[in-house]
Amino acid sequence: YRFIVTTQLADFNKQVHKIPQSIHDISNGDHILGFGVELAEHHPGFHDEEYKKRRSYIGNLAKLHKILFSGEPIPHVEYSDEEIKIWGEILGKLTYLHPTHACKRYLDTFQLFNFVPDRLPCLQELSEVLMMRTGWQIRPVAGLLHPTDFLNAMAFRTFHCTQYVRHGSQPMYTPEPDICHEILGHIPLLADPEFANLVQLIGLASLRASKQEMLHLTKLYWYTVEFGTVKERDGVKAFGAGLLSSFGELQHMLSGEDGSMPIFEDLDPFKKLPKMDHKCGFQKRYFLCENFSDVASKLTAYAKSL
Ligand code: NLE
Ligand code: FE2
Repeated sequence: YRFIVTTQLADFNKQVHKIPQSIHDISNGDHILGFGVELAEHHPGFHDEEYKKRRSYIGNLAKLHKILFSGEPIPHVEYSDEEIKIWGEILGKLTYLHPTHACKRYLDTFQLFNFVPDRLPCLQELSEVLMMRTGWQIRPVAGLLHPTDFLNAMAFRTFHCTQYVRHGSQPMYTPEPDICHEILGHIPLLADPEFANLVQLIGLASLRASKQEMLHLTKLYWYTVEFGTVKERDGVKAFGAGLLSSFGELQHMLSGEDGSMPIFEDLDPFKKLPKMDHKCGFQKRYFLCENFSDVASKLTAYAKSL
């Protein structure tokens, strides 16, 4: 009898989506999607066994990490010369493109970090800077996290970051997150108080969202925090991290040099948003906003409607 009751109870608990009460209720290792160690055939690292081994080593460090309970710092990764070279190349090219392609608020917060090409920063020190500036913290993760866990964690001002470096054959663009994307795309703006609040808003709205609402929130996240653009006096600028960390996509955004000029559209959070595409190259469409307070009021209006 006891067995039947416990089994039924376990099934019941599985069906009910528990609303996380704190970051401790969100796993950083149970729901890793796509990519991971099983790289798909079109991934630049698919045929590189050494690369796959290195990723799974770094990914496992994240899986074992339980900092949030024990107060242990994020594990330190000793990056190889080759990994540092990739970071240095990306940083160098982006430092050249950002002044004309990145939004002003990003350029301001970027200054806080003093990134240099011959040293790949460690997540622990960046987490400490964020904590002091805006109360955000970083949690390491082995790969692309399920959107429910990823967005829910943002409600508790926690940003999941990968720690491995992209494959060296394509530094200008990677289809998935890597540490260069996290540091050069996300971290600077998470040190901006207004932007940091706006990211948390999406997280808060996600806590009680239905499946369908969750998909829409994931798209809102995708078209703002990852690929958002903003109107500035001298033209369109990027604030989305997927743009800011990819010198290939930044060039594509403004010049369409690869032969496919993207479309720009005003963001309306109540309209159906296009399907997200993170495996097939540059975005074909970007959403344009007036400024961060415009993004925040649009997201707030949508969140209130849930
Ligand atoms: N395409 C970006 C880059 O190359 O840095 C990463 C996007 C992750 C969603
Ligand atoms: Fe990202």
